[in-house]
Amino acid sequence: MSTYLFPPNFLWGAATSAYQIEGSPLADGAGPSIWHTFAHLPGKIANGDHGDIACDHYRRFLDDIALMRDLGIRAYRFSISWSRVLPQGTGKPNSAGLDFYNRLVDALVANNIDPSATLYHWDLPQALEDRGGWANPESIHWFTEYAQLMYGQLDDRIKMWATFNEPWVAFNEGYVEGRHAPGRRDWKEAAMVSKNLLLAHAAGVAAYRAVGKHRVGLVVNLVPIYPATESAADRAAANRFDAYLNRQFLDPVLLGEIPSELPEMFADAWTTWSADELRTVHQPVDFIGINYYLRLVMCDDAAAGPARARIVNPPNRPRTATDWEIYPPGLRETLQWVSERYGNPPVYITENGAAFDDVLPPNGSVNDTPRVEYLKSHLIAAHEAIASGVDLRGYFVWSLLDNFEWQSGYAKRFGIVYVDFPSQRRVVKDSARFYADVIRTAGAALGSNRD
Ligand code: IFM
Repeated sequence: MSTYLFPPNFLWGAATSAYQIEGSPLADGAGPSIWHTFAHLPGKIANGDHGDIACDHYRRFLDDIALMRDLGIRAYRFSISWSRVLPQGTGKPNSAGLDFYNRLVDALVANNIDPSATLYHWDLPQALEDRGGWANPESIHWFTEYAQLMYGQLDDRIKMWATFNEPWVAFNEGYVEGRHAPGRRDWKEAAMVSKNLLLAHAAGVAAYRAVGKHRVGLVVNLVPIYPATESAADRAAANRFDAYLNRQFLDPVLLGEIPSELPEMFADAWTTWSADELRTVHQPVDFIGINYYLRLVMCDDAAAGPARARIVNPPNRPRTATDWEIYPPGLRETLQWVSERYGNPPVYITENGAAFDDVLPPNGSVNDTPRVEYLKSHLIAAHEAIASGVDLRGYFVWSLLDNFEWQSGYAKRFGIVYVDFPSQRRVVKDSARFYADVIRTAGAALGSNRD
């Protein structure tokens, strides 16, 4: 028997994003983002929810930082609202917006919590959307200007930057499925967006190399895809979807290659890449952030979208409130896959967690045993990955707070801290106490393995 001990400098964190928690999206000179616009369109978000108040973190951030300090959380991954600091997306910065992030970072540092900033977590300034958004190649320059502004403001205190959070979701949900802002369904535009997001990431990294003193990386959502049967057709379908979801953004960045399946899948909508563009995108990053939640099992289906792959939910498997299959071995396998395919880069689990239907009792704690079990099993899988040689440097739980879960609004609770939205009261859940124990014991609270 040996205890699940993590390396001494393993980074234990919690994650959030701007539009999901801040509220006050137009306060103090901020401009609207595409999510502000989208959430206010009728019928787009469950229950008519929007981010106008969210967790009111814009005004309560000091309390939220105190909460993290009390739980022993060592790192906080947040995102910056581009239109708060540059209301028009480019041009004149909004000093009140910059001041907010400066005060946030100062307070984190004062509480011994490492700030980790993500530049883009899906909330493009509406002013830039009005100029063509990510489909416009100018977006690469807009993003560079914004990145340079923020590096100049915060790099003296921020040691870990991410250019983009889950570019695949921005591309797929925003431009293929239309469930996220800006809500379009245009395959040709989506192909342009995919490419421009990659080029903007690269420009953001290059800008960092010129002025930054610490580390910059990319955060991707990865979902291991398993074939529904061993048939050649199902295996090919699973492989196509793997190229579409997992390799579309990682292969260009880490290998300088476009997955060969993509041009065929995009067909007429495909946008060609020059050798120069590929070289630009293929430049070293300091880490890869991996967001892991679920696996997918897929079968071949000629009618099911460009990847011709359809989800088959295996029966009798545990699922979360977002109907995602709970599959902890997939985390270990995903980490090992990244390590093997891309030469064992430094990686962080930048998001992992689950929504469950938590109930707030009249007094006392929120009993969220399913989330405790979810976190425990995934942390054990992370430990197994480290034991097998993966260069895993840290773990950020998603999320610190219940928050605005995009098209599901406030109905899906991912927090380790419950937010009673009408009163904005925070109530620590059992999962937060469990996570605090794991941090305090460097993993020993997870128990022992059977070796
Ligand atoms: O809430 C999201 C987050 O914004 C990005 N990753 C997945 C989370 C849960 O859906």
